[in-house]
Amino acid sequence: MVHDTSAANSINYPEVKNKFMEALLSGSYRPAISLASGLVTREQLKGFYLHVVQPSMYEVGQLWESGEISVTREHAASAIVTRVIAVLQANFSRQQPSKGRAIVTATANEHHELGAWIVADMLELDGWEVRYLGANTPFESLTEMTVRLRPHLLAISVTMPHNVESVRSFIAGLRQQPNIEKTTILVGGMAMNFSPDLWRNIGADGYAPDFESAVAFAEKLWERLPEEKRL
Ligand code: B12
Repeated sequence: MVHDTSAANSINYPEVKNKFMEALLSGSYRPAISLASGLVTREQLKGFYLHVVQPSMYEVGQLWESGEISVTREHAASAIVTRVIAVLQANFSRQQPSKGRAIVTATANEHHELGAWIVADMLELDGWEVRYLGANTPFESLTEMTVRLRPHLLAISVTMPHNVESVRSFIAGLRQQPNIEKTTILVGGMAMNFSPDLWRNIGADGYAPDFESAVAFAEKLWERLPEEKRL
């Protein structure tokens, strides 16, 4: 369980991160869930994702790349984080949506979904009505859903650099469709983080390096959206 270390609700993130890493590498999900179960405020949840979950998964990637852990241990760590995210979201109750509609997905052929999932959940906690589609969403059905739902925000996650080109042609194709004038396309994920200007080249409307800035982007978008486009 996460303990507060001061009256100001501050958490010793480096310490929690070490424990979380240990839990991930143990292969058992219970210690990780019990560590996360003490989070009570939205700020703590943000801190946990930003300073514990995300760096832990990056470290798992390094350990796997350098051959220090096997593929199966890396898969087990991802599966544990999947459970943790699901439990955390259920613990934080959602208000009635007060902002617009958002679709959040990992792009086609993209099997990395944890980042997109966190973005989706944090947008939901911020008042967005979110459809989260998970990993590897085919472009055809994403186009169909976007045209049908007319979301104010379409957030696409791209981790693998080889998926960037297809996102560019997807966006170009989507722009030709009817009913998407009010849809803002936000991109993010590791492939975008490598080259923070890439989003412009692929025709997106914005980019955010992590969920916190994604939520801030969405918030600004909603504030600036004229009343007639909020429908
Ligand atoms: C877990 C993992 C997997 C899991 C994913 C499971 C799952 N359910 O998601 C599995 C096993 C499927 C996997 C597969 C592969 N993986 Co992998 N994987 C990882 C690992 C260890 C962690 C990824 C992760 O969860 N990060 C944690 C999240 C929270 O961080 P994030 O994704 O960056 O998200 C944050 C921001 O980027 C941003 N963000 C993310 N999405 C979006 C979207 C929007 C719109 C916005 C605004 C922001 C945003 O906000 C998020 C939260 O703050 C990384 C290591 C790493 N350094 O990332 C390797 C890594 C990404 N994988 C890698 C590789 C090579 C592969 C494989 C090719 C391995 C193989 N030979 O099969 C396959 C490719 C599969 C595919 N086609 O997609 C390499 C990629 C190297 C490269 N750049 O080319 C990495 C970097 C590992 C390494 N060090 O070599 N992988």
